[in-house]
Amino acid sequence: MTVTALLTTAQLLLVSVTLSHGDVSQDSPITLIVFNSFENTNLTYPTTVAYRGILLGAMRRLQASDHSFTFKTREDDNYGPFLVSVNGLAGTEKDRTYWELLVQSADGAMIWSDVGVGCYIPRDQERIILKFRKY
Ligand code: B12
Ligand SMILES: *[C@@H]1O[C@H](CO)[C@@H](O)[C@H](O)[C@H]1NC(C)=O
Repeated sequence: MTVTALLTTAQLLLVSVTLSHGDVSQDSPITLIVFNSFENTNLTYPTTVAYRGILLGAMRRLQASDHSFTFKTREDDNYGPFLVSVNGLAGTEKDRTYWELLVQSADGAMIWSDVGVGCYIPRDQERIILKFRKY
């Protein structure tokens, strides 16, 4: 009787942990697109992001596995990592250029991310567009 009661409590605990944390999950496929708006060229990199992982993590994984993709960030005191350069091309204050962060969801809708690469959590099948442009 006591054993049964204990088991039931343990099972209930397990169920509640699973509900709050989600199941043990697979990495989500995403696509990173490096878009140079001046030359109108795109490079496409299929990659993955950890379950509820940040975009910066997916970019680090990609950089480690595919040496044709490189990037650099600068730490900002308030907002975290600022994406300075991609594939050796850096935004500058002099030219007023930067890498803009855009996101296209699986249904095609395009949004402007209101957070940087260290805060953005990509969803399954999203296309993340890093767009080199002027401000
Ligand atoms: C101007 C500005 C920019 C300019 C900065 C360049 C420049 N020399 O002016 C540009 C156009 C480059 C820019 C880009 C982005 N920005 Co901006 N930007 C601002 C804005 C309007 C003013 C910042 C400022 O001048 N402060 C005054 C100076 C004296 O203080 P400062 O600390 O030196 O400012 C620096 C930082 O703010 C930094 N910075 C600006 N934006 C961002 C974004 C991130 C993620 C980081 C880490 C740093 C950073 O650049 C400033 C100049 O060096 C703020 C909103 C606000 N009213 O504060 C948003 C703001 C900081 N930006 C924001 C965002 C989201 C972005 C982008 C991610 C947008 C996008 N989807 O691409 C990109 C960054 C992408 C990347 N490469 O990492 C958000 C940050 C929120 C967050 N928690 O992440 C803010 C708060 C606006 C908002 N709508 O919420 N931005
Ligand atoms: C590159 O990608 C962007 C964003 O998806 C798109 O607007 C643009 O037309 C593309 N350019 C080329 C040459 O494919």
